Amino acid sequence: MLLAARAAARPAFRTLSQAHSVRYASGKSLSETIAEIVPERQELAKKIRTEYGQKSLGEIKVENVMGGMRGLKVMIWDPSVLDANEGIRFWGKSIPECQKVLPAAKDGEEMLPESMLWFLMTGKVPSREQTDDLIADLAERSTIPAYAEKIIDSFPKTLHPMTQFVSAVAALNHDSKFAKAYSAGMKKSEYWKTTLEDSLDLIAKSFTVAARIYNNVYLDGASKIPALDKSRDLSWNFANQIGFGDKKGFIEIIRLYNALHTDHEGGNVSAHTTHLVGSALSDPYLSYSAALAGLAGPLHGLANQEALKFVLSIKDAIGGDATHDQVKEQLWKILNSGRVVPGYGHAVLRKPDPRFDALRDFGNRNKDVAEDPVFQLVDKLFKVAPGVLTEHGKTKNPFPNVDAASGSLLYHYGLTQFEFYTVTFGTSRAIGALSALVHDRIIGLPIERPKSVSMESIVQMFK
Ligand code: CMX
Repeated sequence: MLLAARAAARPAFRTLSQAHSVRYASGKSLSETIAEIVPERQELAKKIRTEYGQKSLGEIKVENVMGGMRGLKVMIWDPSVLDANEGIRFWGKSIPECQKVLPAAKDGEEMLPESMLWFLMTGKVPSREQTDDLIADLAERSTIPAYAEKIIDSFPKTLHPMTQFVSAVAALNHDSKFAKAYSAGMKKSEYWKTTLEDSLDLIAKSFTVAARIYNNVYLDGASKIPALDKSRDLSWNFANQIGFGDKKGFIEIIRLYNALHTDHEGGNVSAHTTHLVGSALSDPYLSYSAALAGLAGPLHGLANQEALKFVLSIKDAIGGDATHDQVKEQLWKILNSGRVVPGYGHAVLRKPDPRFDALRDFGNRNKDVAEDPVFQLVDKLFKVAPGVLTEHGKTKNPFPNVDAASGSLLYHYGLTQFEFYTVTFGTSRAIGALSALVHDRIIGLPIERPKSVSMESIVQMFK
């Protein structure tokens, strides 16, 4: 193993964590690095509770309650903050800034989900060596137990891959370190440690689970899956296990895709679900399994499959070289039939999504993608749809979100099974949502329990 070779070269070398055997040649492990920031995070939480506890974050109007709680600031979420105009920032860094500083794979250029994971968990940009150590740590955790393999292999091929993913992730809680320690009487101050261990296990295993589902549903079944190469990163192994190991472009887009989709502050359905279910002290597997069920909704993660379906339907109807007017006509058809244009609009953003920009930029940087008629149609839609949606006059944000581009890139490299796209979103979102869950437990947030009102009570209050 690479790590072992590096360890031999560097004698001063520490143990990662009590619960896991991989060692970090670079010095402090992820767990030890998080432990260093725990006192300051707890101090900050204490200050906020005592000094600002009575300050108002805004007024709650009936329209917020009737309108999906849009705009209400009701949750702490430290790893990322979403600005309506600027888009997402991870611990204060924009996507282009992250792309500059977060280490890529040795054989690639795109920022790695592993380096994003380290960053989201700690707020500190990992060094090359720390990233390599985390890659090796996750590789050690990525094998799934035989009972889980059996469960996955028993699913009918016709069961939607997201339903399989939800079920498999929930079943992995059989080995939850958090649940075991909790029932053995773990102290509250220790919660974050086993939450971290479960989260790293889950993140690593989710890629292996996803690859197994893909093999069962679209290829020749699990017996043909190549063995994991534990010297490689999660995206490389995932690509290799689903038959794309020889496609460098695919491996790179999977790395970028997974790094970009990790986190989008706390209010979106999958992040909020992880936070809500986790607040009941359900273990990370149960919390994230619930989140995946939300990600499977067409207004959230499933939009990436819908967006590509829409692009391909335009291509089928009028060809890849459709004119702007023809694209407009297709857009009006979908709007006039009462449907939404998938991949457009956002509950918070009011400008094009910088995640869309990053994916579009990837396409434009890679000649074979830039010349693909499907990608060119995505680009055409980007030029035409905002005008049509503005004229339509309903959506508050006529610009593309990340889902407008992501499917076309996967499709370009030959991942043509749309129903699988949200699974790839799911391997990524685990990284952000579980980083935030670790932080929830560092600062000891209580069970989430807002107050509901009935429509009758609103009428009574204000009549
Ligand atoms: N096409 C047509 N109409 C749209 C629209 C779109 N892309 N986006 C919003 N609208 C409509 C809404 O349906 C709503 O209509 P009604 O008043 O008839 O219900 C109206 O415009 C106002 O909606 P909004 O306030 O602008 O948007 P919301 O915050 O309610 O919803 C979102 C946000 C993303 C669910 C919505 O824009 C949408 O359905 N987009 C298409 C699906 C999509 O791309 N989802 C992925 C989002 C990213 C992610 O979470 O992964």
